[in-house]
Amino acid sequence: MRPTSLFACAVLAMAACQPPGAAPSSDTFAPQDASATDDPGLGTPPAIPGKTGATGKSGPTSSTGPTGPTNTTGPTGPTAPTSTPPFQDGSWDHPFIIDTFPATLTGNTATGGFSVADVYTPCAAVTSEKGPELVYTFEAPDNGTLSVSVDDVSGDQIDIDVHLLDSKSKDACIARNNVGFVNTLEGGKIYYIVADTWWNGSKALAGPFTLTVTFVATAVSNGTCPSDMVLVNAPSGDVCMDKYEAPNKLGEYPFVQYDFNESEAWCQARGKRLCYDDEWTFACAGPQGYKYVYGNTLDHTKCNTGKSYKTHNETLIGNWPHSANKATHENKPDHFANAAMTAPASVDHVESIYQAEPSGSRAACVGAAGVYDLTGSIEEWTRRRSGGTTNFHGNLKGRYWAEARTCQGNITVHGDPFMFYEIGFRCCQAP
Ligand SMILES: [Ca+2]
Ligand SMILES: [Ca+2]
Repeated sequence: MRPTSLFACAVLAMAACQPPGAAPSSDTFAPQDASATDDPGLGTPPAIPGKTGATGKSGPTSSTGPTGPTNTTGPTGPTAPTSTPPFQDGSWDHPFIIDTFPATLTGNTATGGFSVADVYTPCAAVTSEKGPELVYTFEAPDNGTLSVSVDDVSGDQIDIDVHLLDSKSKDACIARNNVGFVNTLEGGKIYYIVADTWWNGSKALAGPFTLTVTFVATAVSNGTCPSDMVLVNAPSGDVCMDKYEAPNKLGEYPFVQYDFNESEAWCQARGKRLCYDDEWTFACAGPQGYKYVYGNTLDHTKCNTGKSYKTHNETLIGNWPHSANKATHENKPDHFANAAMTAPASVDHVESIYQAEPSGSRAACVGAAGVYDLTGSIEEWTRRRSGGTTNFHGNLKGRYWAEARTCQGNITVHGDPFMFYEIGFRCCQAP
């Protein structure tokens, strides 16, 4: 978190740093101030003088400010300036400062607003906010996400809209809404939130309001991955890779029959993507460049490879409905059951020749980075780093249970809509 020293409020002056709510209005200008015998409890009055602007047009009355007397009484004048906070009244010149998050800001545009802005562009060029507004400002503590909501009670004849500006201008609007908004912020930058009163065509629906403002810093990548993924320091860059073939669950059987695009969609539904072929190769070969995850000598006991081939029927396999290859399936039984609703014979056939084992069954079938079942088990869709060609974006890696191919092997002859009884995938994402 960046320090917020820019707007740090001295403890002494917290009252002045607090958004209005109990914002003093005219009653704070009561005459007794002038005759005050002692200042202690009135430590904050220094802010009051500036409050003169709060009443806008009624400036004259505030100019009668009883401020002079109290200030001059202080023989210790010299010390005062060091703890005097920026004057804040919610005007454009003196916005209220938000220095901590979350913040609950209460205000009342009927009694303490300023009518300067009426339209905010480019957010809402045709919505009139002709009523009075209150302005808040803050420095974004970090890169992150700001959420602002305003209490909006239907039918109460009060309508306060909220606006986010990235500079102090009604033409610098980057977000607005009648009940709230969420927007990403740039750390260290100054922003403005304006609570403005909607004009319904004949009158301003001014009144009290409460803003709830929260800020959540963007998680900073520290090279770590979710618990079901591992970090692979691929030459093309660090990447998080699923430990297991999709659905990436220890003990679950891997999917098959998903085509390239369906595989990508499944990953994307989880905030991930298909792994690139070079990432997959590195996860398998490791820094030593092995042919297999366990070394250079083929050993069918280590991974699920070398099983007897079972005759497949391409027609039955092709009858499998693509519509069953949903991004929502969490496991193979769900996936197969979905397909069986329209193509039971196809599912029966695929099931009869399926020889994958539950993910993670082979303890030795793991690469240096900790990714399991790369070579063998099911063959895996990856995305070609080269980009591929129209309808050919995939590179099938690792072959399957009835063969053994090296980490470096590539199969690029199959197009994106190709699905097969021994082809699945795994997902990757940025750390
Ligand atoms: Ca306004
Ligand atoms: Ca595999």
